[in-house]
Amino acid sequence: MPNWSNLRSDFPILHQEVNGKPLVYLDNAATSQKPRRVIDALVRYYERDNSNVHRGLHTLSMRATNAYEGARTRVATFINAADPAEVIFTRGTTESLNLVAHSFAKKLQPGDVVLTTEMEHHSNLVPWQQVAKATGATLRHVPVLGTDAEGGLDLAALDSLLTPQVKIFAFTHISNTLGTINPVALLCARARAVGAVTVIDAAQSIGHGPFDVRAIGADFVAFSGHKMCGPTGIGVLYGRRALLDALAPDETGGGMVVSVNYESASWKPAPERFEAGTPNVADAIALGAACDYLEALGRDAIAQHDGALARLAYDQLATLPGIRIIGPRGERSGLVSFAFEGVHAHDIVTFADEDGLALRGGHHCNQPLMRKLGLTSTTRASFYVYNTEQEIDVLVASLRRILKFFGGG
Ligand code: C6P
Repeated sequence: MPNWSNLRSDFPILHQEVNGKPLVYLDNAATSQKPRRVIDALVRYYERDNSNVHRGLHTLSMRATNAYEGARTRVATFINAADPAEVIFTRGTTESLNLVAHSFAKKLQPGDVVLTTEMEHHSNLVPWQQVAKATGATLRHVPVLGTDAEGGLDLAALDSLLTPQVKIFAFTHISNTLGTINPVALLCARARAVGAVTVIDAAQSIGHGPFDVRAIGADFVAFSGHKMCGPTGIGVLYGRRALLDALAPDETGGGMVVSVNYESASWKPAPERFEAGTPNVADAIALGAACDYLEALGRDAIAQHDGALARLAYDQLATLPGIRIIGPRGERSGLVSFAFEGVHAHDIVTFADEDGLALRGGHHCNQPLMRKLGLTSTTRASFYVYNTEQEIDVLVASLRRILKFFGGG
């Protein structure tokens, strides 16, 4: 087990005051902080190795290429992909989901169904809406159960929704708004039984616990580096090799072609086929360092730590007058989302900032779900490896102060 409180010294940003109070960073679902090891990997690359990749025969270019491809292999082991070529570097989850949606769009036709769920982030909803509009395919959603979505996905509804017409089943592993952990292996098995391709949005899960693409049986998986101790601007689309080889690229240009004449071009296999232009070399290398960091902590240990903090926060928040906590009451991921009648989430976040707290308030890119729950916004506290039980005390004390100010509590 890592020593969770010593580990805070790995994160330089945490050692500061905000508004005269120690920073309590509880906005990890939006983006995580970066350990020294990841920052050093970026600096080292720019100070020693910076060069373009796959193009040069000089020493720096070869070093950069080796480090970039080494990062691909590192990410492949992190998710237990069968082959590094199944790892495509993108800008993040959003770009990964768009890549697969737009590439698949060329294969869909009227009568086909794309299935998502009612708890999808806009990134795993809007691209599919666009694809459905462009192809005439139908978009359907697995419902969430309960007035506070506490019942998770309606798995019984899969019996009628997962028909042979479903070509793609796209779902999130962990809801960024509810903290629900979906049974991804089961969903993949159910989809496979009707011949549907699965697309997992792993933005909120990949850095928070074990993730084995082969054990889960996933076809495509999208995630972002910046939510897992890595830099912004880098993410991954994992795709099963056979599926990637059958997909047309969405973006074309240099680096992804075998041969070009004035009229036409032919494509390299994956991953190059999907990485047109100069890639984000430095951030890919630093993402590899983030994988090392998380693996050294232990993926199971991280899941236990974050889940325990979220359950503790849930229990303490539940004592606040007038609070409505959404999402599951038992097992949940490392976040808690809540609302108070008559106090807007933006006010809570602004007032909590006076106490050094970083929270997020809003619809969390989940507008349809919010509407379904009769909410416009929630306040969200989200935890990661460096957060402590004492920080939950600070959160609860701050909320008590804010509620008093607004005439509640
Ligand atoms: N959620 C949050 O505060 P990008 O922005 O591409 O790195 O990730 C998009 C995304 C996709 N799916 C899920 C489940 C997500 O949570 C996110 C990002 C942030 O909750 C920003 S809205």
